[in-house]
Amino acid sequence: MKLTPQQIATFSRKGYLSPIPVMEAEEIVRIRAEFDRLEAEEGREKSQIGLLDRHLDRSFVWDIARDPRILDSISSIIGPNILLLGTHFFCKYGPSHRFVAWHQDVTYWGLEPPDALTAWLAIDDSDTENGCMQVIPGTHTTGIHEHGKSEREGNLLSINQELTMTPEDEARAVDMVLRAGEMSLHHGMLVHGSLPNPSTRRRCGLTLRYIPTSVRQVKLNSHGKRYTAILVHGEDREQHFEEIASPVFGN
Ligand SMILES: O=C(O)CCC(=O)C(=O)O
Repeated sequence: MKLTPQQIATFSRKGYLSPIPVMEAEEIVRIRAEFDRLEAEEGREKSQIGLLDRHLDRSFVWDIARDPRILDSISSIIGPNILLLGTHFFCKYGPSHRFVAWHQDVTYWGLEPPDALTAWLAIDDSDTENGCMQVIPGTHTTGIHEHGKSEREGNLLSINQELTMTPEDEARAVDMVLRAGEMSLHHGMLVHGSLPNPSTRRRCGLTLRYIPTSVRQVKLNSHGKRYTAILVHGEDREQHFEEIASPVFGN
């Protein structure tokens, strides 16, 4: 759905919006069953943060990535010409000490300007008991900060990055409580992370990374790579990215 002017104003002030209803109950039940199959094939260890860009080989992920309800919200913020930069499941099994350290998404993505928007779609209910994502409102306006390495064991982030936040900042953190089928949106510079999942319930979310076609990649990303992208809305007049074809799935 298109966002209202009020929602857009809230997003630009706080750097996030949540919760936004997207899927009907039966749709997310079907999507969860697809994820369960993928998880069973890949195993739990890999499913934590090792399921990257599966829109390229799983039609259910590709269908979510170009779902008009999601893209309408995205286009309300970044405009009509939208590239999908990647998709990534974040799955925390409980009880476990694994967590996601405070970070800003775009720090190691090499984008200029660093305008990226993430939709975090809840595959499972995500709440304070199973380690939902947390954000620190307004931090998207304070620039990109130097990240260090986390000294705490259990950080799920790929290069163990961590932004040290003051206790005052941490006290301002907001929980992104979502029911399965709802999403939150966060700005690429917003500081966010998540605590361990002490419960026995899985907490799985699918992140969808979108950028306007006007953005360039001026440095390699943290994996030493240039991104490829897929046009999912509007047109790409700038052609800053190597665009790859939309995946095609048989029935
Ligand atoms: O799912 C989480 O706990 C963190 C997600 C995250 O870090 C991200 O969307 O970049």
